[in-house]
Amino acid sequence: MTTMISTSVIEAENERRKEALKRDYESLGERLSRRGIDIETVKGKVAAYGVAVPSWGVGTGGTRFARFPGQGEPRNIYDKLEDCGVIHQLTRATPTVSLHIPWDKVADLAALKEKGTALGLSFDAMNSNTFSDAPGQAHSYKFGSLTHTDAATRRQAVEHNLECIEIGKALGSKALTVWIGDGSNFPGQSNFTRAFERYLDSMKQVYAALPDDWRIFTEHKMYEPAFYSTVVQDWGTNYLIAQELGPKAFCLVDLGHHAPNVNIEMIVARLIQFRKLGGFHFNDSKYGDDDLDTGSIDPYRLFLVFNELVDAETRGPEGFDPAHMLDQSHNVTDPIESLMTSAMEVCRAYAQALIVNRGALESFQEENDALMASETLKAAFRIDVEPILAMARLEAGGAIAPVATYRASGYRAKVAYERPAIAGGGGGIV
Ligand SMILES: [Mn+2]
Repeated sequence: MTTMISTSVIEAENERRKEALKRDYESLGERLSRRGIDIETVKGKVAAYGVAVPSWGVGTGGTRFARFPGQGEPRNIYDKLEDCGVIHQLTRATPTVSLHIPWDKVADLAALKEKGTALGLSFDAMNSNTFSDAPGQAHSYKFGSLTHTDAATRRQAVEHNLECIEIGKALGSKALTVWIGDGSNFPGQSNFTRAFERYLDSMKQVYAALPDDWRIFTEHKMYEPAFYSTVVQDWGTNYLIAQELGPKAFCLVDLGHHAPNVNIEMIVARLIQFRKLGGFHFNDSKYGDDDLDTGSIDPYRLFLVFNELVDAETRGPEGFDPAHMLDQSHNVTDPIESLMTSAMEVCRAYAQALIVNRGALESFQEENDALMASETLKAAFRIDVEPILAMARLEAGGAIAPVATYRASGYRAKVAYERPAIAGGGGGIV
């Protein structure tokens, strides 16, 4: 296995923190056992958990106004995989990478797969892109892709998705995520019904090409780039799509793709109930689709989403296997540090949800004891579960303190030297 960070750096950093961690873990274990919770069981579940890193996340993002690249930006998918390798090596929580086509397109897919394997990474859902024009493509997506009024443009968008499936098959991926930016900026510009008919027709062609063991995730987003209407704008439309397409079609919930204050955890519960929850794009937001780091603004909401997931896990509904991915844009931080922190935030929300006293919660719900029901959730959320996460990382060969260890390794300075900045370079997301 190729290790991006020297194991001796990790060991030295862990050594300094090991004794304190042991004491913290024992103390937390004792507190949890008083509540009837076995810390080892929680740690085991956290250790088995993984969230996918988006390949585009390791580059600096940008806004509509500017992009300020950092040092040692990845130049291609191989560099991106190495950065993802660092994240997984230190956190042990991100064993998969979600690729984006055409940004990550390469000629030699076998070599790419091999690179992933060497880094201990496999490939999560493939992501198609018909929200921007690739250089030299015959038909522009300026006025839409899968829903375009022109049949040849729709066909081109369908074929792009079919190509993503083919690439994914070669890499061992088992899912395709489709998000389109199609919509309109003016009332009257687009016929809502005709556009959605065209969408379903195009997506049925993509669905027909899915291998039997694949799933297709459709991602809704309220607005942007279209600002008056968006074809796949909310979870209701998304649910209709999944129903229309068939049993391999599921809805993907990006936490940022809702109006402010929308009860996302309730949407999650609905989709679970009707077996159409495909997965998540985790991020956080204050105002809209801000793509801020997961758990940085509202960790309680993240916890409430995981509370629904653990509730479902406990009941074990048939075929319940949502895909977990991060999808965020890093503008003012080192993307590797942000992604490590975000992966840990997701693990934290999961661990907190695992220690909710579900029996007590159910009783309080039955008795209509609103205050105690709420306090039961709060009691789990208030517990600092960091010793569980850190112990899981340590036992898996990761870092007790991933960010500090990453900084001590000098990785960023090393790649800054190896990867000279490209003047006015693209990359990242804008
Ligand atoms: Mn997303």
